[in-house]
Amino acid sequence: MDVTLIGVPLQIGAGRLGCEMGPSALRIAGLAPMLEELGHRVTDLGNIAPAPFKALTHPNPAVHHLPETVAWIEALSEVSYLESAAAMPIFLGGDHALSAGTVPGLARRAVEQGRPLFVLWLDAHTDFHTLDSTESGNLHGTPVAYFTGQPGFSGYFPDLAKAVDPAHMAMIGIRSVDPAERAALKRTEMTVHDMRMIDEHGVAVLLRSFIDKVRAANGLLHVSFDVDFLDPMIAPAVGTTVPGGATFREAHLVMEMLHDSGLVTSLDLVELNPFLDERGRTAILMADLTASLMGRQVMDRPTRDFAGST
Ligand code: 6HN
Ligand code: MN
Ligand code: MN
Ligand code: MN
Repeated sequence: MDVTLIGVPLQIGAGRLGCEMGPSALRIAGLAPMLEELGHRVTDLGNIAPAPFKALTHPNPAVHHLPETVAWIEALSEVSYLESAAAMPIFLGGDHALSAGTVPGLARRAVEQGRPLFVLWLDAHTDFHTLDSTESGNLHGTPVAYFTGQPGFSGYFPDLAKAVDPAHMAMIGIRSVDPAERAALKRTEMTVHDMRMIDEHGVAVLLRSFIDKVRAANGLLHVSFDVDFLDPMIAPAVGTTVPGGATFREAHLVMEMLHDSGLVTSLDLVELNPFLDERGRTAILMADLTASLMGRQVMDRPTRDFAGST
């Protein structure tokens, strides 16, 4: 497969600085050679830069770095639209505000291809705040509300060519939801699998039903992978740790099943903060998990079962 790596040194969407070093850490962890070893043709575009800033303020006084974030969204939505034409883009974050740019560009591409865009959100958080409801003002908490077309972004974030249908999304790993997010999510058809769902049913059951849905609709599948989906014991390099996250094996299984599905067309790797890492272990784990998503297996599997019952 042709794979394009795109560095996004964005950090002002998070509450702590450091995510701008994320793309470097993922490169140093050996992501490109790992993918090449699996037979992929990898092109690294280097890091992208934001569009020019325009002065912009929002009545919610908590909101910070709005002009910079908008400038990043503008640049990213163009890059994700262009780079998804012929190859699989992997966005090396950078904080999760970057998905407010990548996903709208991919949604525009999906319209052109006449296929629906589905999004798998792997995160401790739902990132479903609007500019009005965010209390931290950290805009990495807003991308899902924005790209699913919730009200309150118009005149601030760029207008969407096409909103993602919340019914085309699943969130897995959730364990920290603010009251305003909870209330807003209830009004949508979003599938939100919290950690208790994983504990009770196992992650494979949850993921398989989403994969089946994507396949039945002939959808494109974007995966947005926040480091804090993982348990902080195995992935300390993130500013928003929440205990009780996905284990090493659960995360690998998710990636292996996604690979076997053959449906994933783009990927965000977000929220890695190398300043908080321990000798690169989180960066290496993120690279390893990406390798699993791209086909690394312990043993060859006899058949790829597209019916989803592997
Ligand atoms: N992330 N809900 C919290 C906030 O500040 O709005 C946390 C957001 C975390 C953002 O997961 O990318
Ligand atoms: Mn997130
Ligand atoms: Mn998160
Ligand atoms: Mn909040």
